[in-house]
Amino acid sequence: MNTKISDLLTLDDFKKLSDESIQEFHKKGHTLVQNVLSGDEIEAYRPVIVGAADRYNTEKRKLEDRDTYGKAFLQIMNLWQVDADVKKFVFAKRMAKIAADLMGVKNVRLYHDQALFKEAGGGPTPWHQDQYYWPIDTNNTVTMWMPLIDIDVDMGMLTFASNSYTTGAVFNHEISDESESAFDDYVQKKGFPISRAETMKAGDATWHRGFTIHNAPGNNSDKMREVMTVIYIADGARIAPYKNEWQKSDHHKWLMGKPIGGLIDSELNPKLL
Ligand SMILES: O=C(O)CCC(=O)C(=O)O
Repeated sequence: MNTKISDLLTLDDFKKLSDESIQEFHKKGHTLVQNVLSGDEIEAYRPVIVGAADRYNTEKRKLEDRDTYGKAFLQIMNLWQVDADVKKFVFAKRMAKIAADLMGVKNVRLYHDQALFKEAGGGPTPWHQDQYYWPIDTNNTVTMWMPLIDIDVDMGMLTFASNSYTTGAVFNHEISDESESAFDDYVQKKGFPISRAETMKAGDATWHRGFTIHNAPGNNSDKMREVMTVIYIADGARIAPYKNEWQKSDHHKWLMGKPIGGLIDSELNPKLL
């Protein structure tokens, strides 16, 4: 196929979600959507995102010198602000519309993006809830998690405790050994089914709610698990008072310190549709 790069770089067409995906997301708090990006589109965007992640990665310590969180992944945030091509991916209407359709809203705002690259031999990502970190007054949030290469379960597949989002924040633990052990007990006690794909193709994506409990095993392969994520918030959400120091930090980093109680509408949080 002879597709021009300029055509590939526009991800603004819409993709219709199946009713099953929407229902699964509502019931379980997560769903997997295949082929969000085509093979050609991944070919165009993978080098853009991997290149930017390499340039802006600040983690230089050896794996063995890091704590559990540090071993879990290289985390390079808001690449859209520093790379115009990554911005085309993060601002893509195709993914924003999937986020809106899953959440059942007309429009979404960007919270932030992050490249999450689990190195060869990288450790597990402990159980956690993302929204523990976010001073946001709605639970209508969704994270898109997209591998940029084909991955299997041995490379750190994202793993969900299905139906676990409904009770909101469960513990006061950041991502750590403590969160792993507390959520592990909790998930077993509640009997939440554990769900993870065996394989994902580059360009497939999982979508999970901010309060869905999730983790990932370590990367037992000899390849980097290259994953790009984007967090979307239902338009109309407001900034909530901090519940912990992380939320205070997020308020300044991702919401530009705008007034608590006010709408989330800063320049870092554009409407994407
Ligand atoms: O990529 C991982 O290992 C964890 C990802 C995650 O927790 C998230 O995207 O919310």
